[in-house]
Amino acid sequence: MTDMRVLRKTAATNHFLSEWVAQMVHLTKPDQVVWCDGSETERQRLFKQAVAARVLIPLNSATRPGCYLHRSNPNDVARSEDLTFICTPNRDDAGPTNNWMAPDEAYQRLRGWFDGSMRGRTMYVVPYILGPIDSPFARVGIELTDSVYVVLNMGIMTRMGTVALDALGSSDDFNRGLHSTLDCDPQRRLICHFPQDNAVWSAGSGYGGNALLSKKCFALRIASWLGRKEGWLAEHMLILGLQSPSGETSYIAAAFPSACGKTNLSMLTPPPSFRGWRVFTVGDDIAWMRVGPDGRLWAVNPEAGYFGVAPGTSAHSNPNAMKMVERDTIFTNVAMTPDRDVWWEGMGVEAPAGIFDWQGRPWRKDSDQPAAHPNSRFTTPMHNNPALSPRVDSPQGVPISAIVFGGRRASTAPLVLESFDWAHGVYLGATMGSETTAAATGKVGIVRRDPMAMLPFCGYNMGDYFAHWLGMQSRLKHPPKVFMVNWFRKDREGRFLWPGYGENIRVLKWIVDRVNGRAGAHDSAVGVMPAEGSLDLTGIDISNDSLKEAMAVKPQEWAVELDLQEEFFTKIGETVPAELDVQREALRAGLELD
Ligand code: SAT
Ligand code: MN
Repeated sequence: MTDMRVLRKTAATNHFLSEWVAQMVHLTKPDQVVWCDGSETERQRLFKQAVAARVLIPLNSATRPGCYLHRSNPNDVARSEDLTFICTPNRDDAGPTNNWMAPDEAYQRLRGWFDGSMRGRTMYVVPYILGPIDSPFARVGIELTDSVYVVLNMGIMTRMGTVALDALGSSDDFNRGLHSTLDCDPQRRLICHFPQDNAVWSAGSGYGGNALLSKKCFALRIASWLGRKEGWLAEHMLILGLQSPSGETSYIAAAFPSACGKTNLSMLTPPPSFRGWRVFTVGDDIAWMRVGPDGRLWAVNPEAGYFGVAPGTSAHSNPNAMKMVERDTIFTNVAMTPDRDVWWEGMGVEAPAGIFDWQGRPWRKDSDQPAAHPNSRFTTPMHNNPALSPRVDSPQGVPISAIVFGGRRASTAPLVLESFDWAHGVYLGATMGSETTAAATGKVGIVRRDPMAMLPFCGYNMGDYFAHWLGMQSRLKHPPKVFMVNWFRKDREGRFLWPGYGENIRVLKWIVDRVNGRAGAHDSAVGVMPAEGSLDLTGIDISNDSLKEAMAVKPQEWAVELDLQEEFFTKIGETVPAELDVQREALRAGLELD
């Protein structure tokens, strides 16, 4: 059932779009083509169809109104990094940290798979805007997909529908995304990016970042490429506003690898001893940042919803998230209770009897398998978030006062430190390391280098990316201060030294105080550290020893760390700017390691 009205309008106004869609229809041969308009009627119709097709299970309409559960194929539960490729004509442009395939080869292989792949299926044309409507930051993407689950998620994650066609007008500047789940076989799964064509072709997966092409594919991999070309930054960062009791709000952008608590931090609820403080969410995953006419760095969240990790989300870790997933949310791979509510590990409530695990199998508390998949997710509209920033739709974005890089490190990295200057800040970001999480397929708990949390998301050569970051300094008359944090340091018994969650606001406050010249600090060999008493610890339950340990800079640990950093830079090769080696050797000298 092609919606002829929308089709006619688009064909009349944008022949680039209608021609491309016609070509892709010719290739994939769907039974029908549906142009999505983003309306409420359409949303309801698609939910109904998805339920009828058993793609979604409607949840209890009294306790979870407007909510659905999706169970993905068990072979398709996370991003597939080893099947994700950057397809640039020149291999060096992708660099050694990306999988690379020649564009001709990638197109040829995928064309073979896509040929007739939508026979018997519907092709949905999903137009969307990344960034606030009418914002100079905004970009249009069109995703063609045969997955109704993808369409419904895109409707939450982006500003989707006619609004995007209007924004596009007659321009050919849009991301061309082609997606087909095929038969969901890992042997026929590839996620290929063609930055020079502003295109993404994704086959064989229906999950998250593999299939919602607006997210990691366009808003990070392709956008980072565009950002380098055009002088801006597309980053794996949350954006939050921290409001003090006096009403002053400062904006922070912070990079953490997937599943390290970005969503929690972006909508943090302050502890009772921080009365009058508030955190407002601008974004929880991705930031697009440009230099404003005032020489400051300005940021928007390109997305309109959250694709957050469910396990561990509780009234303690993230009360705002618990509120926002009460309605209009699509859950993926969580457990279901007998009365069709949701449950996951770390939800803060006992698992009720008779629940079903993420694959729909009866599950008992003594099972050695989790009920919810560790990478199970909620997709929820940002307007559900009680802590949503009133400036989230602001076309100019928000001015960034501080950039924070955070890893998940059991040792070495202190709770917080400030960089000596911009170049040292870029170095801190470039050398970030983190223990791996469930968001990517692979082992949990092994430290891997994850520069700026962009290792899986940078669409070009990592060394060139570092150079682009260093080069931003000349464009920034008032650069944000740069910090590094680590909430995850452990003591010898393996217990976390810092309580984390809402208490992290103490570190954010110190950061903002530093920006405003209000907090004391002293230089250490690896960065600027809080002066004694400058971190607000009123009402927190932490011993002096634990705090000291959380802050400790241990030369023996750093000796190992600096060697590993050097090894990583050597792997990236000669594109790594010499400036970053200079930074490392200065640290080595400061630590008197040689
Ligand atoms: O890439 S996903 O959107 O599937 C989630 C993540 O890795 O952060
Ligand atoms: Mn992410």
